[in-house]
Parts: sequence; structure tokens; C-alpha cells
Amino acid sequence: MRSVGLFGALFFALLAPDAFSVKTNDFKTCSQSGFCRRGRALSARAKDAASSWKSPYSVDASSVSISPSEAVVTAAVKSSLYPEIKFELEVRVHEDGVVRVRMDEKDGLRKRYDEAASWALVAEPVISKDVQWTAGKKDVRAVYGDLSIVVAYDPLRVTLLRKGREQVVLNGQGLLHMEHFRAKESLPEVQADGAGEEAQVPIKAEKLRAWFEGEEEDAFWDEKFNSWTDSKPKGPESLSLDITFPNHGTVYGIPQHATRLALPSTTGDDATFSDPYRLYNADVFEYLASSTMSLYGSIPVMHAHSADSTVAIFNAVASETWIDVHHPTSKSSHSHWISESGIMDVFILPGPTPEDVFAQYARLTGSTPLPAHWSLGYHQCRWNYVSTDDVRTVQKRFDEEDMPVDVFWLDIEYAEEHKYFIWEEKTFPDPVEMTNDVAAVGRKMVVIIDPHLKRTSNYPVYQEASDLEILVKPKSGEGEYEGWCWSGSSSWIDMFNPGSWEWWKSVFKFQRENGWSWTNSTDAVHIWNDMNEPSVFNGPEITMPKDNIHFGGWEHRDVHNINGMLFHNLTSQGVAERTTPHKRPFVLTRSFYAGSQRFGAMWTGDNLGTWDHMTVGVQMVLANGIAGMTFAGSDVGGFFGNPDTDMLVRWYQVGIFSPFFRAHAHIDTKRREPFLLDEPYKGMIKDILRIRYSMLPVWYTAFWESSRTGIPVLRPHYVMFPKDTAGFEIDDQFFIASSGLLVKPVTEKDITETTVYLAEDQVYYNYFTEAPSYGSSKGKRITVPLELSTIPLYIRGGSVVPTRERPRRSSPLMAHDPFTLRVALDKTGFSAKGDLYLDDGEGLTYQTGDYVWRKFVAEKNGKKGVRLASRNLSPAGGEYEKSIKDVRVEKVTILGLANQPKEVKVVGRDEPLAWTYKTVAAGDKGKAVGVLVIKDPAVLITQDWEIVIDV
Ligand code: NBV
Repeated sequence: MRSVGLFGALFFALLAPDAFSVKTNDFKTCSQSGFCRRGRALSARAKDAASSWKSPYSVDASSVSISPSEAVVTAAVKSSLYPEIKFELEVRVHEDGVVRVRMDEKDGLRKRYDEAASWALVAEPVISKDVQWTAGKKDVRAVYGDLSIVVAYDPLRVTLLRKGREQVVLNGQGLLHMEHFRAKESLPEVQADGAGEEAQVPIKAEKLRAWFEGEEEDAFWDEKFNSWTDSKPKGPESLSLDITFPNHGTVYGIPQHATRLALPSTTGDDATFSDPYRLYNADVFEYLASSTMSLYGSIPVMHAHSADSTVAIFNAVASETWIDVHHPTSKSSHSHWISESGIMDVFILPGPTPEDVFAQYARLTGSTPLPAHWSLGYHQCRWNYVSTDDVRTVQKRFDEEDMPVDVFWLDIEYAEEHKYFIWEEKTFPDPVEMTNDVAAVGRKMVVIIDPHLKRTSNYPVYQEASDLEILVKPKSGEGEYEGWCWSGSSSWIDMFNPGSWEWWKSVFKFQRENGWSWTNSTDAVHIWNDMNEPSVFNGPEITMPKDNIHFGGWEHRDVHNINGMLFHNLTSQGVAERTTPHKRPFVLTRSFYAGSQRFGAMWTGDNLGTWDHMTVGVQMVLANGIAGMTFAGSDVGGFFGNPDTDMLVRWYQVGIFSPFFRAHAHIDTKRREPFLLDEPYKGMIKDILRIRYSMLPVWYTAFWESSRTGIPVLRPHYVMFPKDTAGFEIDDQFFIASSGLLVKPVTEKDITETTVYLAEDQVYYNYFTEAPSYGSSKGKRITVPLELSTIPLYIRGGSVVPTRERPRRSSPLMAHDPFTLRVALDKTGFSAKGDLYLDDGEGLTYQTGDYVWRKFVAEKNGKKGVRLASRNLSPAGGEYEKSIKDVRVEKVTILGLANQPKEVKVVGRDEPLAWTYKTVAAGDKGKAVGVLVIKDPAVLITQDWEIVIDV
């Protein structure tokens, strides 16, 4: 039954007349956006003018000032176009070599929005004390280790060099243009015949301006799109900036777009797309599987990569931004950023390795904190499980089929009239009992809380927000903005208003002193934030009008891309703080910005049940990861449509290798929970789910690692092998953190074989058959025969992979299960290492040392033998460690042991261990390997031990 209500039905009628086609007309192309048009016209003029093009922006040498204590350089900048307008440039170098370049209009008519970075940054970066700026006649420069930063005066150009080699250049193409604030009335009328008041403007400047800016004042003021008019009360204020990566041929990042990881060009002869990549958080219905169109989240972070170095930029801008990408040669990349408003605030991350870039970005915007362990299990969602009994039945069916699952989700229909928090009594009469039933086997629930508040006095959440006057205002700046969403006439909390923060957090409490309380919920209920772009059914481009007003008088246009992050941030704080002691919150968001990784997981929104969407979902998860948003996944099965069984099986195979693993489906789709399938598909999916659960120790350790380093959980090829040029474009296989696991998901229908690229001279073992395959230092593709149940999963030689192999109904039930270790010896046949991180899974005491972190190391023992040791890396004696003191290692498999052992013993024990030894032939060409299985070594996971294999 479809119960989306009148407004939902209306929305569908308007938006979904055809099956599976995005309504491109609902969203602007660059040519429909005034400032994007102006920005692109500027680059077209530069191209036409070729070598005679010169940026009009220059530094006034006499104004350069160096603050000795802070290693900050400031300078006055002017544009020969508008000599009367003043700009100020500031360049500072952080302790880790990150360079921040800011430019703003000085004493302008109005103030440009300058707070984007403050929402994204985790703390104010520390300025280096070791940098010495020297001002010369033509430039001011600084040296920092082997880096140097040169700010050239005329034209203004900022260059970062490493060992004298150019890495990143701002305004190298001369496309910098900060449109200054102006009053509408005083503008000279520039008419086609040259008449009008333009005589008031000095003729030279006017000519220059026309040459640079174009003769027309294109969409400076009111701007129309479809039936909407953007009043643009501040007039033009866009910012154009080119960022060149002279010695880096590949660029990645700027999620979220449905495209390849290595970003295809949008201009020039090599262009794949005709429109620039757009960053403007939007609810794009039935989005395309290959496009530069905006999607739900925006992270203005771009990596540029070459075999010599990786660098990155974080352009802290929150307004709508379009980015052209071009590769003039295979060895260099150009990008042109055109933003509607805001100051210039660019962070240049010098690398030089991918790991360095991740660390630099994590120091700026934080990393994904260690998630609750259960949130790495399987999430079962659907729009909608329609009643408490429906939820119970679904749970029962999973249990009957012995299929593991950790979380059941409720979409918008649980809420009375889409008034989130308020259960629909008819269908959800006993929410607490339902949640307790689910929680009885350690499971959780996630319910949706959307940001639109139904405007009715019988909805306490709306009423309280209205009384507090913390709702977004319409363009008049008075009253409450009203728009349409699931709940009909709705308003939105202005999370830019600090007055909303404590209140919104308090709404998640089960008992509040003042106001309504969510008494019929429990701490087993976590949250899903959807529609937080925000999605507004009757708004321009399905979002809020840009001239709406936020706290501080800022227009929505200035802050749009941050909006979703603030809702996610405060929700996640509310969920964490609703219990004492605080627990790790789980909050899924659809919309995100730089820094959102600190608040939880994201998913790629409303994908389609097609093979193309399955493929691009993997690429999108990788792209989100390199921009910080590592706790990511796509709807398994595809949100729209009814996938056939083959597709579903393959999609589950993709899902178990996504950091966030959730199946979800649109309200109009057929039910497709895995227990509904016929054999052999049902059995296949059960096995697939069990693989995910057996590998939870790997995933948890991977998240632990990522939380400390900022390196994404899923690592694309260029991150693993930065010097291997042949792999720079690879985005269909990846590694799970430093576990050594290499996955190549199959996302094509009916294929009977695939290839896996092995970048190094190393042995890789098939995870399931244990057969070795051999890579080459020149890179090598191995062929893998496929059946529907085949998952190309490999263990890189040199790794130790810890798993838990006992099938259970949910992950908390595995807390005391024994471990299996797969020790994959490297090509020498003697060495391997790997980590295992464990803690109580949901509390915060791990932050003060209550965790278990083991390192397993295999090395040569005597001439031919191997010694495997377990070493402690954690503070000993914690409560958690005590709680698992009896947990054993129940099996050790050693892959790649060349010779049959004579004896296997635990050091300090007399009794030898029982073992079996076999030989496994190579997957393709190459030598067979020996595999030793030690059945029950009877060693404890929390203790140091050594197993010696005598050969
Ligand atoms: O809340 C309903 C859906 C949800 O299931 C989906 O996951 C979101 O991305 N929501 C969008 C609203 C409407 C979709 C057509």
C-alpha cells in the first residue's frame, strides 16, 4: 500500500511521469546560471586571447606586510578593471605545510560570506613558526622545508613548489575575478550602441572591463529559472578562480557526482562532459549514472596526482560552485572554479604522498570517528515497513533463515502526518515494545527524521521552534519561510542560528524538563537524516530559494552547501548526548559538506536498480572516501525499480564491501528482502551476508585506522600504489584499509570472467580457494572465471586477516566468539603482519584507553621455518580487555608456507599443536603454494604468544 499522502502523490505525479529519467529541466545547466555563464565566458575570452591574456589582478608591492610572529603575509590587491575597488590578500602557512590563501573585498559596499571554513574546520589551524617570508620587488616568497610559496605581484599568482617544481598554481591562467559589490542604481547603462551613461566611467577602464568581463551585465540582478525569480538583492558577487596542477595529470574528488573516480574533462578537446561539475546540494530525482550534475552533497576537495607527488586543494566555499576540469597534456590538469558568493579561502595541501594529503585534510576538517560496531553490520531498510508487526515479521523471517542483520529501518510512514518523532498510532501503537523486541538480540532500529517541520500547532517540535524564532526566514527577513515537503506546508530550522543548537539536541532526550518529550523511544533507536539539502518540493531546483534569510542576515545562497551538514551535526550530538554516559551515535545523512565525516555516515541517495548505477555506486563511494566521507554506501538493490535476482545477488556482493551496508527500496517496488528469494539465490545471499559478518573484525580495525589517519577505509588504486601510472584510472577494484584485502566487485550482467589488476611483484591469494596469483612490478592483469556466486576477493601476500567465522543473528552476539587468523605470507614465504582492534563497540571509554589492539607478525624462524607472534599495542588491563579474557584464536591458516612442517608449537608449551598441510595450485600461471591449517592453537586473543613452525 502506498501511503505517501496527498503531497507525496502530487510530487510523484509532477516528478515521475516517465520511468527512470531524471528531469533535467528541473536543474540548471551552466548556461542557465548567470554567474556560471559569466565565469565560462571569461575562460572563453582568455582562450581566444591566448598569450595576450593577462589577469588584471595585481599586488601593490608597497602594501606587503609580513607579521613576524605569525608567519602571515598580507597585501593589498587591486584589479585594473576597477581601480577604485580594494581587495586584501592573506597567505599563511600552517605547521604541517598546508598553505591557506584568502582574499576578500576590503571596505566594500557589503560583506562577503566568510564563514564556510569555520563550519568545516575542526579547530583553528596552527600557523608555522618556521616559515620566513621575504618580500622582493616582484614577489613575496617563503620557504618551508623543500616547499616554497611564491606570491607573484603582477599579475597576482600564488604558486606552491616542491624542490623547485610547480605543484599548485592559483590564477596561473588569469581567470581570477572577484565581482565586487555595487549599487544597482549607480551602474552605467552599457548599451549595444555604446550610448548611455558609460561615459562616466573612464574610457580606458571601460574598454579593459569589456575585454575582460564582456560587454553585457549578464544576470547581475534578478534572475529567472523556470517559474522562479531569484531577487538577488546583493547583485553580482561571484568568484572565479583557476587552480592549475602543472605536473599532475590526474585529478580526483569534488564529490558528489555520478562519474568516474579520475575526473573526466569538461572542457577542451578531451572533454567527456559539456557542463562543469556542479556543487549545489540537490535532491535529484532518478539521477543519471554518468553526469556532472549536482547531487545531494558537496565537498570542494580535489586531489591532483602524478607518479611524483599527490597534492590537493580544499576550496572552502559554501555557495553554488561549478568546476571545469581540463587536461591540456597527460601530465597536467587545469581546474576552473566559479562560485556564486563568498570570499576566496583556499587551502593548498602539499602532500607529497596520498597519505600525507589525507593527514593534512584530517587535521583541517577531522576524520570519521570510530563508529558503533553494530553499525558495520547489515542494515535492512525499505520505504516502508508499515507497522510494528511488519517489523516483527521481517525480523522473524531473518531469524528463521539464519540470516544475520543488525538494524531495521523505518522510513517516513512511521510518523503521523510526517510529523517526525510522533509515531502513527494506528500502525505503530507499541514502538517501545517493538524496539525492545528488536533489541533483545542486540539489534537496533533507525528511524527517519527529516528537517521539514509540519506547520501546525499540534506538532510540538514545530511549535517550539516557532516560539523560539529559530526557523529560516523568507526573503523579507520577517516571519517563517514556508515551503512544501512530505508534511505539506512546512518550515525549516535555521541551524545557522546558535539558538537552535541546544534545543534541537534536547529534542532527542527521552525526558525533557520543558516541552514535549520523546518518551516512546529508546536508546536502541538511531537516526536517519534525509532531505537535508534541503529538499523543498515547490522550491527552485527542489530546494530553498536562494534569497531566504538565515541567522546573521546571510542569504541561503551563501550557505546552501553547509545546510545539510549542520542538521547532521546537531542530530548526531543530540543522539550522543541523550544518554549518560554518552554513547556513539549513528546518524545517516543524505546531504553533506567538508567536515561532515565527523558526524556519521552518508549514502548515495536515490540510485536506480540498474547495472550502471551499481558500477557508479562503487566509484562514488571511493570518491566520497577520498574527500573524507569514508563511512559511505549505496542502496543495495537500487532504490528505484525491481532488480532481478542476478542483479540482487551481485548488489549484495558489492554491499558487503561498502563501509556502510544497507539494502533499501522505494515504496512502489516489490518486497525484496533476501529471505523472499528462491534457492539458490537465497542461499547465496545468506552466504554473502555471513562473509560480511565474518569480516567485521577487519572492518572495525579499518575504521579504527581511518579514524586516526584520515585515510579512507576503501583505498583506490592510486592511494595504494601512487607511482603506478597504469593504475591511476582504476576505480573498479580497491583495498580495505591496510588489511591487505583486495576486492573487485562484479557489476556487469552475465559475464563469465573478469580481470583483476595486480600492481606489484607480490603473491595474492584467492580468499576462498586459497589459490595464489602472481603480480608483476610492471603491473599485471589476472583473469578470474566467474559464476554468479564468485566474488573476486584476494589477500595480498604479507597480510594477516582476523575474522570470526561463527554465524550469528547479529553482531553483538559475536562479542565473545573466537577468532580465525589467515596469515598470507609474502613472496619471500616468511613474512606477514596485520592488526586487530576491538573494544566494547558502542561506548566512549576507548578514547581513554579501554581497548584491545593486537599486532600479528609472521617472520622467518631458522632457515625455513616461520614464527607467528601476537603483540600488544594497547594499554593493558582495561575493563574491556578483562571482559574478553577467555576469547581464543580457534584456527590459524598459513598461506604460502613452502614446506610441510615437522612440528608446530606454542612457545612455552610442550605439547605440539595439531595441523594439516596441503598444496594449492596457482589460480592462473605460477607455482603452487602450501597451506598449513592449525586447528586449535588454544591461544588467547588478549595475550602475547608465539607459534613456531619448524620445517
Ligand atoms: O523518505 C522517502 C525517501 C527515502 O526512502 C529515500 O531513501 C530518500 O533518498 N526519500 C528520499 C524521499 C522521496 C524519494 C522519492
